[in-house]
Amino acid sequence: MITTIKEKENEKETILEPICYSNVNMFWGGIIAEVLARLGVQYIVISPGSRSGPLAVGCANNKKLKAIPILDERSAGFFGLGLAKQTHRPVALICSSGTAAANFYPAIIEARMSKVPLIVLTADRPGELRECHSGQTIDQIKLFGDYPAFYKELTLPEANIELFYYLRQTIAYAFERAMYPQGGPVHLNVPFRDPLAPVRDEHFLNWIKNFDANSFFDLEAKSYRGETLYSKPDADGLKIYKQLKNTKKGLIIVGTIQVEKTEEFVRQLVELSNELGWPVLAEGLSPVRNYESQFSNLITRYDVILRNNDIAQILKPEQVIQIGNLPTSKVLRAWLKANKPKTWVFENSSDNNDPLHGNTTFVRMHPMSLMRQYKESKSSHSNEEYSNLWKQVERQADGIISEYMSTCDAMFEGKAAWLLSKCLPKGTNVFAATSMPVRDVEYFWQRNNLELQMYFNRGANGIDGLVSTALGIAHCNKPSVLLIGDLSLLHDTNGLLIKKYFQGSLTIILINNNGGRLFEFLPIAQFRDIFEEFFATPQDMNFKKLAHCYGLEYYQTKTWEDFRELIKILPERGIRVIELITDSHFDVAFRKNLFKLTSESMKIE
Ligand SMILES: Cc1ncc(C[n+]2csc(CCOP(=O)(O)OP(=O)(O)O)c2C)c(N)n1
Repeated sequence: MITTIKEKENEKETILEPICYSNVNMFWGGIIAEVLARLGVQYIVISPGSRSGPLAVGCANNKKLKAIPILDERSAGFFGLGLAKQTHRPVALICSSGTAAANFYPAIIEARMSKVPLIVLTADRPGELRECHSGQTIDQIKLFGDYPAFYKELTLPEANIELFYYLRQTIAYAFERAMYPQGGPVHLNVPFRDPLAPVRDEHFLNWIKNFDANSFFDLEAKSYRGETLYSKPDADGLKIYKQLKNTKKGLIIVGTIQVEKTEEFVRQLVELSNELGWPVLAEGLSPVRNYESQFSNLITRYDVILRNNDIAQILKPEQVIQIGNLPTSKVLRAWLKANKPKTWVFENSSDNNDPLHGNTTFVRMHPMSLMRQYKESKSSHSNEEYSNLWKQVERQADGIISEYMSTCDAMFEGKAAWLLSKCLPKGTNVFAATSMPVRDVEYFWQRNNLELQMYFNRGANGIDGLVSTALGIAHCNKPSVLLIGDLSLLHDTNGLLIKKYFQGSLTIILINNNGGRLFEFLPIAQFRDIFEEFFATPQDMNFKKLAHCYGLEYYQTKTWEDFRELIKILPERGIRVIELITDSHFDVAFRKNLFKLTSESMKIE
């Protein structure tokens, strides 16, 4: 039983209640938890360990925080990442010392690269127990290199009011750095001497008696979202605006992007494209394709369109506005690289997201800030002709792909993405895993008005932690769907251990082609003697048994009718696996043929 001042003195409930006063370490952990809660942190993911005891007790004991225990720190990190993606607020992670901390690394990298706020608290031994084989001690100083936006090793807890102020301020600053100027991970290394459990220290209890918690914790629960440093156009704004308006061939490319306020984002994008008259090329991993009726010039089939060299020549743009990271399509990237249009990357962070090293200018603001300011300026050119050409080939490509998909009875992997975009319930969260699933979403996701919310880990493109991230997105949220390959699922089966605490509904659509079949499309696929064993790496797993082992619902679908039935209504709770067993030889051939025939049949009239 945790001793609190309330229990000790039998006072009525006060702010002191959630904080354990038994000893200075517990109090230290309690301050950290209370400050995080006051600043707006909702979730804390706690992995087990002794050294992290004061942090775990402090957070688990705080009623304002939702603490979730997860055994494997790698899964815990990604689950926290998913929660932070879902809530757009920092999520805290707690672990013990040693390799426990190192297991957070992949999630920290992804958080940094996809700008997701995480507050990582790793417990550590004090200085005198380091470098002397004291057990479960590694060098945790700057363990995650330059990935965290802010790193600090905290001082050891001491019964000293000035140190409590220092602690409060450091936590508040770490929270701010996890949000500003852009989302990302921060790392606090937190050393403790014994005791690590809430054992009573009468001396401390006596000393802390007069501590005024009400004034100490009187922090404002600030929202740090809003106008940023970059959000106002400066004197060059008009110059940029005029250049944008005076083109006959302008294109907006919306790549992989997750936004907090989807509807507002879509509305502003529609306004931008109407103002300029430029077509909008939208990745499947942007929200845009799921709001199609709002756009008059939406282009989704750019990958296959640009496979036709003649059409690709005609459609060369003069100027491009890039929003978000570039789409995955290699064809689109190669076309941009070859043609080097003047590119305006509207990016509300300090990131360099120009992997093509093109003719690029970064504009650190939202494009609509610019548009609104200068809207009155007249344009001397119209983009209409160019826009109409795009729309013409889009109609053709979309018609052919739809025809292929609707008549295909075979288990072609791309059809799963296509059907999801047509049949899922409105507003479903969709997480597309790395490898072929993200590509299938880009190639085949059908324009719709289902307001589906797209999620992905495209910061570092790892196949690790994808199950955990999707579970974090689905936790206490609307029913969600994960589209994933067999290797990626196997890579993170530990993520399924969260089942006991998971609240919500996740449907895992497993495309089982027995191995990493993305590699079938790379030059290495021609070297068959080495390919299967060291690249495709088939695991021959029985997923039905695996699902049962974790207590998950399991279905295998052999027809698209069954698949449709299973996805059109999603369960309110639980984790279920829908397995589609596919044949990669058929799949590769079908896909190549589809792209070839579609791109060859298009023409501009
Ligand atoms: C952590 C990590 N290890 C290795 C890779 C390299 N990799 C990229 S795709 C892939 C295969 C994924 O296979 P699967 O999930 O079955 O999807 P498929 O390609 O069959 O669609 C691998 C190993 C990676 N991206 N991340």
